[in-house]
Order: sequence, then structure tokens, then C-alpha cells
Amino acid sequence: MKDRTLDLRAVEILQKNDRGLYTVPTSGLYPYQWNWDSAFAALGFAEFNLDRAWTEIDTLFNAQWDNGMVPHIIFHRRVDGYFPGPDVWGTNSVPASSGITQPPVAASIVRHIYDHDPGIGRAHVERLLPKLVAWHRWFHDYRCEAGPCAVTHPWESGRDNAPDWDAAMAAIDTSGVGEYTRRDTAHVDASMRPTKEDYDRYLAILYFGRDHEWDEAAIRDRGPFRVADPAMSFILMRANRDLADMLERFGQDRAEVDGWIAELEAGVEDLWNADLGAYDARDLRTGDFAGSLSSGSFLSWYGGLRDDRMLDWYDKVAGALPYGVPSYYPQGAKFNAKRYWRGPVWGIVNRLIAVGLADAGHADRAEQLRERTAELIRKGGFHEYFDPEDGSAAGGGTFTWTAAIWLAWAS
Ligand code: 9YW
Repeated sequence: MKDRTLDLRAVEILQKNDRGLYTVPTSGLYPYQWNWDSAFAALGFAEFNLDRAWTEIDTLFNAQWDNGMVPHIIFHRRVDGYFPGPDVWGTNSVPASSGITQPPVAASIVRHIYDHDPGIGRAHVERLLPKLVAWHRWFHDYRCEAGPCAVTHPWESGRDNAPDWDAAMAAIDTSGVGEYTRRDTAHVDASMRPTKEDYDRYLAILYFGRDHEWDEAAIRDRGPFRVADPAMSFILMRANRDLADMLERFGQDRAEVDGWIAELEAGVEDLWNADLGAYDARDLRTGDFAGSLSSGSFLSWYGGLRDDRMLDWYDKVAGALPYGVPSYYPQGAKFNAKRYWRGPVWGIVNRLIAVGLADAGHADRAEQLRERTAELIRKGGFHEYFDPEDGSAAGGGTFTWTAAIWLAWAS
């Protein structure tokens, strides 16, 4: 049932977080442009202002590096209150940005927005196609190496403190990190955020990149953290399919992108953990599985795989809880209902999983996931994430991507 009051509230949140040419995830806690947040913002804007949706994507890709990378944070103008800021990253890019990327949902969202109105979208897509191809090529050169897609920093995955990274994080040497002041815990209760040990390690990995002047080959070959991520692999696989489709529709050659899809389809087989019976993150430095059933494992349908290997787990994990897919399974030893990516439900992930379920012929499950996400938002508002057991709202408030998925999907 449509809820006009919530629709208007969601529009208002997007407008309040709008900084003109880009949107912040939420003011205070995250005062800059984040990569996948921005793509979701565009999804939301497309419901009531297509031009603004295209501006969001155009601004994101204006920050693309010469090597094709699209950064995870773009520091358009200095704002106090976020750590680590541009000086810590030291990338010397213009505009100032971080030195890592984030999940490439943009191509899929570009295709979705284009289909709203091809007349308005045509010129934008024509300009964006080579940029999207360059970004995906960068992934395949520096993150996938003809296998599953890896992340070189937990922040790159967008799932910062997921248990998926614990073993690889434990091996990070933090002796050179020194003193620093976090800003996130001034905005949100520390019990909902990553720990001090996590932050020390995040910084140690960042400093490796900075000390190597963000040389991708050095980071790929010698970086301290390199974990193959099911979520990143499936999101890139889906993005490649949508990119290939757009190339074809625009009369361009899709062969290179089709090659990447085939590589990823073969590559994710390395992430099947037979002991767990699920796709699982894998430390590429040691070969070890994380043994972590996280929400990312359920993105296989979104990636375009049509086997139902994850269906039993899906019914056990999502079917057993009232609010959708928790970021980590509640039976797991590391489950924490409040701590960020170690248990809470995230509306955007529910949406990605539901899109995949629907495509794979599981319409009932997709609809149930949508309804449960809507219920969370009706109860708790447009928060960053939610407790999967009692549905209470958590993290930052008035969140762009939660408002966006309400407008584009959940409502
Ligand atoms: C941080 C902005 C970002 C998201 C990430 C999320 C969090 C930033 O917030 O990371 O400083 O920890 O984990 O997915 O893009 O919403």
C-alpha cells in the first residue's frame, strides 16, 4: 500500500542531503560523496527528478582517475567532522578523493534510469559508457586477475566490519599507526560502530597504499589485505551484464565485457565453501575461507547465477527472521544485532537480493523481502540500518540510500 507521507518524507531527505551536484549519505556522520551511496541516490532521484538523477552519476564519474578507478569517497569541499579526510588519504587527485573504490552498482543503476526515459538518458549514457568500461576494466586488471573480485581494504567492500575480513585483518601490523582521533563515534554510539582495533587496521592498510603512491600494481601484488569477496564479485558480474546490454543497445562491441562475465562466473566457483555450503570470502594471501555466511553470499542470483545452491540457507536465515537478510547469520558466533555489518539489516542489500530473487523466478521471496523492508522503514524511519531481531532503527538517521530504496522499490 502506498504511503504518501513516507513518500514525501523520503523526497525531503534526498533534497536535504543534496549538495547541488552530489548527495551526502547523511549530514554529520558522512559529509562527502560516497560512491555506491551516490548511485543509490540517483535511483531515488529518478523517481521524481530524472535530470537530478543524471547529475548525481555525472558528478561521480567526473571524479574518475586516469587509471579508470572511481573512488569510494570524493571530498568536493572540506567539511569538518569526518576521519580520515583528504590529507590522510594523500591521493593528490582532483577533485580530492580516497584511494580505493566501492561496489560497482553504478552500471546497473544507469541502465535502470535510462529505461525510465531513453530520450532524456541517451546523451548521458553515451558519455558514461566509455567511463563505465574503463572502471570495470580497472576492476579486472587490479582486483579480479581472471578470478573472483577481491577487495584491498574492508572499506572497499562497503561492508566495513563484516566478519568476512576478521582473519585477514588479524594479520595486519598496526605498529606504525600512531595516534589519531576518530569522528564517527561523536555522531553514533560506539557500540554500533567498528572497534578501535578495526580502525587501527583500516589505517595501516590505507598507509600502505599512500606509501606506495596508490600504485595499483604494488597494492595488488604486495598489499597487506587482499580478500576475494562474494558480494563484490556478484555485483560486478551483474554490472558487467548490464553494461554489455547497454553497449549492444548503443551499437557497440560487447565482447570484452562478455569475457569478464565468463571469467567471473568461473572465478566465483573458488568462493564456494563446501564445508559451509555457501559462497564465502577468501583470503587470497593464505587461500583460507573466512567461514562467514554474510548477506553478500545471497547476491548470487543478483549476479545472474541461476542455480539455487543458496536457497536452503536463504530460507533458514531470511525466512526465520522478521526483517529480511541480516548482514551476518544469527546462528554464527560473531553475530551482533547492532554492530554495523556484523548482524544488522541494510535496506539497500535487501533490495539487491530481492532484485536477484525476482529475476531467478523466486517472486514470492522477493516480494516478502520488499514487504519486510518496507515494514522496517514504516516502524523506524529512514535509518542507516536496522536490528534484524526487533527491527529497531540503528546508525545514522535520515539516510539517503534508505530514502532512495523506499521510493524506487520498497514503498
Ligand atoms: C565509514 C556511507 C558509507 C557506506 C558504507 C558504510 C559506511 C563509511 O558508510 O562506511 O566511514 O565507515 O559501511 O557502505 O558507503 O554511507
